[in-house]
Amino acid sequence: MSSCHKAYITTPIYYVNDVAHIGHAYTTIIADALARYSRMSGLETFFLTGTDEHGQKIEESAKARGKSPQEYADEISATFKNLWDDFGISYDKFIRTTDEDHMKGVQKAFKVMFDNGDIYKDVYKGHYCISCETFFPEIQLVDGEFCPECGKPTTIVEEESYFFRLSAYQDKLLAWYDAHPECILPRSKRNEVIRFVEGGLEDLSITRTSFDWGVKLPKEINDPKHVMYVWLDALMNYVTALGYGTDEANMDFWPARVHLIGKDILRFHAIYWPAFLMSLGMELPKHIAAHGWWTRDGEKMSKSKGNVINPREVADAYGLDNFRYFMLREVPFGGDGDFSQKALIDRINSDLGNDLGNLLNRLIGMSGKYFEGKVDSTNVAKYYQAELDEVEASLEKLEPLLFEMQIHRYLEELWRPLTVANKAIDKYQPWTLMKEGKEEEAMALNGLIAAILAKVAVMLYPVMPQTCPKIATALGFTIDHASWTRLFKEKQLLESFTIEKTPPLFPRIEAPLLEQAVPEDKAATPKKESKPNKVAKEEPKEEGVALIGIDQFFQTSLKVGTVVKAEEVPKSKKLLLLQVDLGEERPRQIVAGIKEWYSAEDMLGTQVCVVANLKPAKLMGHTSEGMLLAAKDEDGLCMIRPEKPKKPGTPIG
Ligand code: ME8
Repeated sequence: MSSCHKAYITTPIYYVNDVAHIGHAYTTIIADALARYSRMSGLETFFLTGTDEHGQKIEESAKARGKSPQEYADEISATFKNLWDDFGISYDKFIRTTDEDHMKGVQKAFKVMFDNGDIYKDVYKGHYCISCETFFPEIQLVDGEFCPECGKPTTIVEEESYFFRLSAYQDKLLAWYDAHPECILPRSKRNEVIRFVEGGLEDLSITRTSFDWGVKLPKEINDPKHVMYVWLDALMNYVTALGYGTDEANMDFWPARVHLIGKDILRFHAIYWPAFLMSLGMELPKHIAAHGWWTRDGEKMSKSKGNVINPREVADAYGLDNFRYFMLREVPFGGDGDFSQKALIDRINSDLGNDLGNLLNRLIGMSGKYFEGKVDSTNVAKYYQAELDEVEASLEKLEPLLFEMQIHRYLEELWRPLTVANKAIDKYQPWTLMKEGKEEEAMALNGLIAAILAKVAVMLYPVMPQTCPKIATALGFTIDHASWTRLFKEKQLLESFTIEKTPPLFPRIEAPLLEQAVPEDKAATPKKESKPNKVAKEEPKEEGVALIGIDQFFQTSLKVGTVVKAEEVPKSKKLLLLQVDLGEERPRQIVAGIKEWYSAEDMLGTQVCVVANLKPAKLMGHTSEGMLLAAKDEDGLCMIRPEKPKKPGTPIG
């Protein structure tokens, strides 16, 4: 059982079919900030991250690249680990679901649930989305066929399967949500989960026989055809990482203080996971905190949509800590955020440069000019008690905000003391005080500013772990549990010290530093003109159709695409404006005259065949960068689509 001196913080384990983008970095950075705060406040902390490596999706991705699933998983898992290492993410363990210990632990859990009657064998028939590794009831499918989550076509799967008696946990889950109002954060998300569970839970198919790349069932069950459902395997990582089923040395970190996740996987964490834990007779996590999506042009970022922003590029260009601050400050936890360089630059120049960096410069300037760099806090309370009270009132609000996962508000509140400090300088004017011979008052003002900077540096450290120690060094102290206790808990001021000059921490940024990562820049980047379609017109005709040679046919580039965005062209009866993923750096914009037969909704998420090397043309003011293949007769028009889902960009011919 976890004591209150321990804190276990987790990220989701990332699928190895995608390279890390800023969405993944966001989850990991929030978790890192929480883990750092937790350690600084004296809790024994265990921070877990890792990769999710089994399942049909991974097996297929590996095959498409001519690699074994293990080779492929090794490669992509390492890219995640390297990124987190380069970002200084303070994880205590990086788990991989292909780790032997993990697999043993999952088998043990299966056995326990089987032995207590929560797992039984039956036949499953349903619509399965390979991409989301999820079965969907017919009623949830789009057009009776497509996945409601990702829009890709589902396949009907009928197979023998083991089931987990999820239906038996409906009332227990509802009782848990009821007794723990903060178990799911933000609280609005808890209501969504409750409504879903109240709608009724079906038993969950938890094994597959249609592929191999997964954890086998325990030997005692003796059913080698089956591998475990990837979500059962994946969720168990939170306990196998602590040694469940093998060396249980770290199990006293359980239950988790918080599982940080994105809202896309809330159902798995807030329904399946607690039900599995109840079946195992284990305690439930304290909080499951679901953040929103980072979008680009309003779309969730993902590799399959080709709209990802590389976190390494952003951090290299703008500074890792600046990027961390931006991500955590810019978007209310739980809400979605659209990435823009402009917003990032504004945060750096304004919050960090003007409010924080400049305050340190003002302090260095004042103490240098009047006191040879000395700062003394002895008389701060005598002259500036009102300011101190205001600062402490803000600081007192911080921990509850953090525990409620209101990180953007935590940072907002943390900026109030900086405003108090900047205002105090403007109001009391050290230069006037010095002119009037009020040296003691001017020194106290110095002490006040230094104390505020020191307190802010300590509380900002979890978010900006590289920058804040530099501020602390300038102010003659180190950030650790002892200084956190003195400056934050005990509300003390700094001892006397001589300030160290530091180069400016946040040099002003005048213009975007990245061309590639900005959605608006990218949209404005002219596309290379495609080769003109040169199908000859002078060939002999048969029944009115020009005959062409095979080489001429191959001059036409036909490709499979997935419609990732679809909208109506205003004022047009015929046109839809589509963004079609052709596996290129960004989706193609195609204006299609199909609105009489297809709505934008009909098209979204479907696959189409595209003439990909047409000269761009403008239709009703919109550039069209391709054409869709369709067949039209007196009954109307229908799209030509691949019979089975194909990767965007797959050539046709
Ligand atoms: O779901 N914006 O892995 P995953 C914000 N393996 N966050 C995003 C994001 C976006 N655009 N895209 C991804 C899985 N994320 C499973 C998890 S856990 C037992 C198994 C974040 O790699 C978000 O937190 O597809 C999401 O939940 C997580 O990445 C994992 O995504």
